[in-house]
Amino acid sequence: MEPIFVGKGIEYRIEFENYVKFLKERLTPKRFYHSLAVAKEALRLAEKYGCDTKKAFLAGLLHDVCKDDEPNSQLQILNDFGIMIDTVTKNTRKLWHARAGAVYLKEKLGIEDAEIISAVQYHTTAKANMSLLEQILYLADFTSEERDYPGVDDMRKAVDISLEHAMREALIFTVVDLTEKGMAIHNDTMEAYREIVKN
Ligand code: DGI
Ligand code: FE
Ligand code: FE
Repeated sequence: MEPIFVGKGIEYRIEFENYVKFLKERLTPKRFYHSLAVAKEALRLAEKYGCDTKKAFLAGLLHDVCKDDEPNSQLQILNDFGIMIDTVTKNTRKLWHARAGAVYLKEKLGIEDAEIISAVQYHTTAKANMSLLEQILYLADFTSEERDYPGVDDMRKAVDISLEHAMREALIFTVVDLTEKGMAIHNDTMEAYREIVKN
C-alpha cells in the first residue's frame, strides 16, 4: 500500500523508484507507508512555504530508513563511523534511528546534501535554529496522512497556519507528553522548545 501522490509527487515517486524499492525491502509495511506519506506531506509543505520540493520529498522518504533495524545495529553504525552520542541519547532508544539514519544516508547511500542529512538527524528531537527543510521534515512527520493520535487534527490545522505556529504546537505537545510519561528530554528538544515558547 502506498499513499496516492499528486503533482510533483508523481514525478519524484518515479525518480526515486530505487529508494522506494529499497525501503520496501527494508521496512515494515506500516513504516514503508509512513515514509511515503511523510515524503508526500513534506513536498506539500515545501510548496506551501517555498522550500526545495525535491529535497523535502527525499528527506521525507528516507527519514526513518534505520527505524526498523535492530537497536544494536543502529548503535553499530554510529560506532562504525565514530559518532559520539551524549548520555540522554545513549539511554533513549527512540533517538538512535535519527542519528543512525543521518549516517546511513551519508555513508551507505552516498547522499551528500548536508541539508537533507541534517533534517534526518534532527527529525526526532528538533533543535534550536532549525532550517526551513528541518522544520518541514519535523512537522511532516507529525501531520502525514496516516498519523492518528489525539490532537492530530489540531496539528494539521497548525501546519497550514504557519511553520512557526506549528513548531510551537508540536514542541509543546512533545515536551508535555514526555514530561507526563516521565521520560528524559533531550537537550536539543529543550533548546528548540525554549527558543520558540518564550512565554
Ligand atoms: O520515527 P517516528 O515514529 O515516525 O517519529 P519520531 O522520529 O519523531 O519519533 C517520535 C518519538 O520520539 C516520540 O515517541 C517522542 C520521542 N522523542 C522525541 N524527542 C524526544 C523523544 N523521546 C525522548 N525520550 N526525549 C526527547 O527529547
Ligand atoms: Fe523517526
Ligand atoms: Fe517518521
